[in-house]
Amino acid sequence: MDLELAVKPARRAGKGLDRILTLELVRVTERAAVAAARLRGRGDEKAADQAAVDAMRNELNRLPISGTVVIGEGERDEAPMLYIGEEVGTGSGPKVDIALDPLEGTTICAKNQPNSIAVIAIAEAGSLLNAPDVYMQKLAIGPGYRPGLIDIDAPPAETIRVLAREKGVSVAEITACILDRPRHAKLIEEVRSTGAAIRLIGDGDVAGVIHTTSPDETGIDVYLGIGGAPEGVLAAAALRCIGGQMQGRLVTHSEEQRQRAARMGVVDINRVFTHEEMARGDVLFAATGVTDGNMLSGVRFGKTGITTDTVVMRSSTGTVRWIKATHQDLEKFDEAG
Ligand code: VTB
Ligand code: MG
Ligand code: MG
Repeated sequence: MDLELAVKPARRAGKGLDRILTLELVRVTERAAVAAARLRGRGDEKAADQAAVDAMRNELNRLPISGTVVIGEGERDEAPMLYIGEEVGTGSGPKVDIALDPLEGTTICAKNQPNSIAVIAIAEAGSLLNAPDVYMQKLAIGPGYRPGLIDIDAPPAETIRVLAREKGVSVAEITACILDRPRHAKLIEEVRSTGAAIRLIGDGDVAGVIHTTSPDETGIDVYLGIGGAPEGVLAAAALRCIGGQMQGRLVTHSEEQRQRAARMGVVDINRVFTHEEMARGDVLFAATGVTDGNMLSGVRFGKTGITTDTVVMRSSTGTVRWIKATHQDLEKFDEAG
């Protein structure tokens, strides 16, 4: 059969999410990023976070979707808004799962350090892993490597050596990104023992994982270590769109956490999830820089307008768009709703 004819009907039928939503998502992260950036470098994490949450929620509620937050700002009693289970959107459109972090890297934002972002992912209802707010062990590399290259259970030194071999460089030319935490002391030692370099980050491992997808730009080849599980699902959604490989496994510290995970659907707590299992079907992902970062610039407040830098992507087409926007209608950022 003619290939064109074979492919076109599926595309025309609009398999997956309505592509119009892709660009609509940009407004959502732009708004959250601008709100957070107004409080950037003020040393007040909570205020910046709350501003981002409010702005994201307002904009989300304008989207023609019937959305349910599955990865959000905690449970209903802890978070006034955008809690897990909260319904967002106009309610008139498709049923979708939403993973969001209105301000990923609140501490980074408060200190005005690199790589805090406003981030969101949308997928068809039932397609995103409902991860509780516990930790997740993560391992991620960028696109271009043969499938199945990474193994979260392999010794980290082995992972680094295999990666160097496959990239065709010496181990000394590999850079791993790891969260700077006492819990990573052994991991850091093991990676350094190979001769590889480590980029230690204070927070922001959604960005850390995404940075592996453009090693020439960011200088990061691999992400390893334990960070937030919600952030893991967001990063997985990005990798579904942009390419790369990721594995994650929940890390719990109490029976209560394990029961919560089970209630949310993770019955085998030791299960290793690939990025494809954490974010299935058609996925849309958007992130806007709040502070300057390796891939995204932070919000700029100019004399005549506000500039934002956003990346937005869709898994079913693999299209990745970089949208630098200049906003001259500044009132829209002040509206309450
Ligand atoms: C990471 C990091 C986040 O949480 O996921 C981290 O990417 C994990 O928690 O920016 P700890 O801080 O307890 O190590 C954040 O720092 C905050 O969401
Ligand atoms: Mg947050
Ligand atoms: Mg976060």
